[in-house]
Amino acid sequence: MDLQQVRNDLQQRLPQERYEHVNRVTATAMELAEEVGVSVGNAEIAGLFHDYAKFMDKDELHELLKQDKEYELYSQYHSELWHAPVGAILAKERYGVEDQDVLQAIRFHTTGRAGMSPLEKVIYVADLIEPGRKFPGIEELRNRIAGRSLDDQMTECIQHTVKFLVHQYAVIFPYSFDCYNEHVRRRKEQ
Ligand code: DGI
Ligand code: FE
Ligand code: FE
Repeated sequence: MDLQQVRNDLQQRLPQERYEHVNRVTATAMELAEEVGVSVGNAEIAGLFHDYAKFMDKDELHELLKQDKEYELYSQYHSELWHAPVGAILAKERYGVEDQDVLQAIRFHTTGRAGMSPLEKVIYVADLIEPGRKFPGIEELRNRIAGRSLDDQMTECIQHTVKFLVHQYAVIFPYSFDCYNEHVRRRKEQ
């Protein structure tokens, strides 16, 4: 796959700020992948595609989502979540990405899930903590995860997201809870 072509396509599709976020997520994911022994090449591809569908309009996302095996589930939740499965659909369709782990990393980058692979966790964590992210508590989160195992980093990140969503009274996708429960349970068993 011609990654330069993917980058050009992303630059056309996304506003500049979002394109820069994608580049920072990709660089962060590649560094983390190297540290934890995950394929750096897969981290690059998943990082580049993770927000590929982020700026499609809701109707277009909905139309593409109909191809998804979990359409019934996703369609009951906020449209903000749809860019993740649709990104995986388009990476496969338009760029021939076939690696299931890469596709799952794109697919679950917003919600997480129980049973995430190391690559999925790398993308999830990188998306949340890339150096351009600004939200209350980001510095504390970065400090808490520094030097920790990938599972501990993922635990902190999913806890942060669930806490944030609860605070907003957001309706939370069940996989996010599954992910949170699995990680908290693992920690208690340690
Ligand atoms: O695409 P990004 O902005 O880089 O980040 P993202 O894909 O992780 O999250 C996109 C948005 O989705 C973010 O504002 C938080 C929101 N979100 C994540 N999980 C849930 C959610 N919103 C709802 N309503 N429910 C969720 O479970
Ligand atoms: Fe996203
Ligand atoms: Fe993102």
